[in-house]
Amino acid sequence: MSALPPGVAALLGQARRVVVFTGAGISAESGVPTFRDDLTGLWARFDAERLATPEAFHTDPDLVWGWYEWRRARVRRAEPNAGHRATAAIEALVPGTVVITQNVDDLHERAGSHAPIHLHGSLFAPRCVAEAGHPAAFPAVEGGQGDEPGEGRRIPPPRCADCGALVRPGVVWFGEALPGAALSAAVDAAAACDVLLTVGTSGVVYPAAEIPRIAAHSGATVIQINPEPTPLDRISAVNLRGSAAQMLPTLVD
Ligand code: BV8
Repeated sequence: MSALPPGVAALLGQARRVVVFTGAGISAESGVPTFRDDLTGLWARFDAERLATPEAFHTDPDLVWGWYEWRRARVRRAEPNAGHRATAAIEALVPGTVVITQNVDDLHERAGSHAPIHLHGSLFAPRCVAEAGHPAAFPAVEGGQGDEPGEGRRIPPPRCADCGALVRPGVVWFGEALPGAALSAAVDAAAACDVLLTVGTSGVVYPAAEIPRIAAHSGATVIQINPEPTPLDRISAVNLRGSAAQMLPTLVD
């Protein structure tokens, strides 16, 4: 287990308000692919423009829905890892902790985090295209068995049981606004915290990537956990070069 640099554990011990800000990297050790890692990143193998935009869904709903069903099936098979569990432990240790995630999986919840703020929505909250936020009633579609979707994997989206319109994934696509309440709660938490842990994010997707920067500009100590350097290095007081499942537990041991 990697030893913490002196003073990091004390930093957390003295903090009254902690934000844990996570990206796809915290779920990597649960077998959920990240977005931008060279070999395994989703965007490296699938074109985000083709799959994660409203235009893509309008053009080819079966391909986009099939991709998300494949991703939902992968998350359902995954288990939370020590990084997710350590995040929940920090919440128990520091009652004023807020978890903010860019991830659309439910691994924080399954590890015991009570109410993580999901900036980019959830794979498990499909909604009707007809009205924003109109939860869609439809049977779970078991998609994504076997190999990855690629061109051929198409699954027709279900229809909303209430109004008959198409059901779409409950995530925020590129070009779409983030949920207002989630974003303002995240900004408020970042502006008020003493310590912000940024874990497993490349820090390149906006406006989510502003969150650690808001914390730093408001005087918080930013601690980054990432095996690789990112643009957030320069605003981080401490850069713990390691994986989430390795490094986060050392903060709560
Ligand atoms: C908006 C949901 C306007 C869908 C996602 C130019 C400049 C600035 C901004 C823009 C620009 N051009 C366009 C934009 C805007 C755009 C944007 O930021 N683009 C980027 C690519 C430049 N943003 C948007 O479109 C946003 N909306 O701006 O709307 C608007 C306003 C009002 C009204 C209407 C419109 C919407 C962005 C949200 C997009 N949706 N996800 C889905 O999941 O399919 S984004 C997607 O990226 C995921 O949510 C993901 O979480 C997020 C960020 O990626 P990361 O989490 O950081 O993951 P990544 O793979 O990049 O990095 C993983 C990291 O983990 C790496 O650093 C790696 O080293 C590390 N790691 C790996 N293993 C481990 C590890 N770390 C720890 N432990 C390990 N084991």
